[in-house]
Amino acid sequence: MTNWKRYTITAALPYANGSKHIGHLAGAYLPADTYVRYLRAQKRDVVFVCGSDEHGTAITIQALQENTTPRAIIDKYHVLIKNSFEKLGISFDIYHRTSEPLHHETAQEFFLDFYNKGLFKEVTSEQYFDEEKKVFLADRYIVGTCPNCAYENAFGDQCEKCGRALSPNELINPRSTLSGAAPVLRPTKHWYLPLNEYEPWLKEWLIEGHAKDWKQNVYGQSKSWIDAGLQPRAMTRDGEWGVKVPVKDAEGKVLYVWFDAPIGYISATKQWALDNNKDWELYWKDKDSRLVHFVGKDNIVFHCIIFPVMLHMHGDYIVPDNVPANEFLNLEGDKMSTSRKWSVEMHEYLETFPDKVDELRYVLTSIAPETKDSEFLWKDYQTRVNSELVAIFGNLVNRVLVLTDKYFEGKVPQAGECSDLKTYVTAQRDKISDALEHFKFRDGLAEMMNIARHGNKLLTEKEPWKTFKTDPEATGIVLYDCLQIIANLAIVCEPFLPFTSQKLFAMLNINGTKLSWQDAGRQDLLKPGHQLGKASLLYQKIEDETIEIELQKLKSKAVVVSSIKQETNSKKQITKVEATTEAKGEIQYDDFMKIDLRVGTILTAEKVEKADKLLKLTIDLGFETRTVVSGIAEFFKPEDIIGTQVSVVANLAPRKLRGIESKGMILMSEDSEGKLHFVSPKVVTDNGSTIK
Ligand code: B3M
Ligand code: ZN
Repeated sequence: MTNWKRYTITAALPYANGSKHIGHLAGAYLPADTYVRYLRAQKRDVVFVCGSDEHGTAITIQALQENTTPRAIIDKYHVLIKNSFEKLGISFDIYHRTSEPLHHETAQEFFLDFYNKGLFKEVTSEQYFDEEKKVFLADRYIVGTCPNCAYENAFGDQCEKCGRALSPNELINPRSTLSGAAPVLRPTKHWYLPLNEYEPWLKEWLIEGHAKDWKQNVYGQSKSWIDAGLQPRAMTRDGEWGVKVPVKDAEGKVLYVWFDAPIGYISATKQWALDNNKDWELYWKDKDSRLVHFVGKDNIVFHCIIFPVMLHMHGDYIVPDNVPANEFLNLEGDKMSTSRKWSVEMHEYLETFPDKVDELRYVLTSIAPETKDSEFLWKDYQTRVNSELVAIFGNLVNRVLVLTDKYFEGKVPQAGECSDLKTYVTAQRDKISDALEHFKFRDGLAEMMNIARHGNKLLTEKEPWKTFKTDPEATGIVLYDCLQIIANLAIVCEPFLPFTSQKLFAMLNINGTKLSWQDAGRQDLLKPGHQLGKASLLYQKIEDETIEIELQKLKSKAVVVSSIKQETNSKKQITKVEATTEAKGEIQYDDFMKIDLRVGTILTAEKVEKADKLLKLTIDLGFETRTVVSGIAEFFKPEDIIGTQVSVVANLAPRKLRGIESKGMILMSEDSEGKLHFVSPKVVTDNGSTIK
């Protein structure tokens, strides 16, 4: 079914006991946001919910270990994570908290519904209790000797040495990781969800019903769980921190975190509905609403089996139509991990690159672990930004706007008679739609970039800067088409690159909110004569040095942690930042002031015949246009640099190079590999501006 009336989109509720890294972002939040933005662009009815998962044994134990309270921990990280998401453009309609009373009520209502219908199994069993810390111990917090391989520090749920799955009572000499004391067994009663009774339903709904439309990794994992046979699972825990079990005889018991957390999606929707005068029930109970959960692969079983069973048991609710879970994103050759400090945390990235959000979104979508684990490498990040975003997307926009400004005073020129742009862009739009409908974000992004490539090709073929003198109308036609391409890009790049889209609409001086996805494909988004806005640089090149610094940071962060993996991590091939070469001798202020340094824009560029290294450029210096011959041909293609702003030594005595008089010199920086880079102002600056 594709005619859904509305969409309920959820992204896994992050545990608020630590910051989250870019692997989490790539796994769930970014694809969810891209999908939601795409739906909104189509003016579909959608609610996008998320929030902090604030309960669970992990948080209780962490508080014990850090000598603080769960509340102090969650208050801190809730804010940190929420702010990071906002800055990354993740456009939740609400970012709720599972510590809110509304959530507690909602989770308790679910529990009571099952309880009153007699669906739970009540089981009393013996569980380990730490008498010193006065807590029941979750399996992970008990260590002892493995009965299989005699390793002395095996966990209560698994031996890390031989890999065997364990239960705590199999351990020889069990010890509490909290106090070191030997735990004692105590009887305790819990309420179990009889998952086994729902196997027939799961077979029909999931195994038969979603064999075709779910991602292979998700379907395969779920199916093997069901095939292996399901066991009743305890939905309550002993403890103080969490949602209280709302029945008599349940003193000192709370709901299992995986019982209450997914219900957090519902309570978040309720709060959003209250705030926005909506009916939350439509989003959870109407069969025409499409429920989609975005999660990482470690959450598959909870979203594909346990929560759907709960929704089904309740009876009134819809179940997820899809769970497009991603695999993991590794980092520089190793598993990403916040605790081992081998990670790029979202807030860290934002601190270093506050204005490079779309760059991160772009790279993470390009390498998204959609079908298998993938890898984030800083060098690859640099390459993708520089040779794709800067060289293809940014370059197209910059060249077209600069040329339109130059030749047509920043007004949209007249259209040509016939061009097949409409057909092409419409087809591209539909390819992107198709990819996004099937959660193939990488493919969608690639098709979006192909539109920008198409624009560049048009420019390269038609060379509007050459035709202007003889045939200005031809120049206008090419620029008209390219401007329409940019306007179309502003629409279709929005789900992926929302900040870029906003900038484009501002540069084009049109109101993007009036346009919808269906407008993409139009060849008249900008009318002839329409005055464009001010151009600004979309992306900046990322220098090698920047990348070296990030690699260094990662290395020094990881060194702090003592873990077995540390050795492997620090052996990573991370080169040191090279020391710069010796400084030159001192000069006087007056010496410096003799140089007339100006900002200029490259208007034309062509190779100098029989000179491999030289390019002949014309540069708009504001007060005049100059010819400059520059030895940069090895590093730049002429068509790629048109429109680039550069720094020029404007009062250098003219020199003849290969018979061409060169008036001035362009400033370049040379990196340790001898590559040249333009020294350009950070924001587009008037030509002729002095540099001091
Ligand atoms: N908090 C686990 C996680 O952050 C968990 C997700 C809950 S989604 C309802 O991986
Ligand atoms: Zn073992």
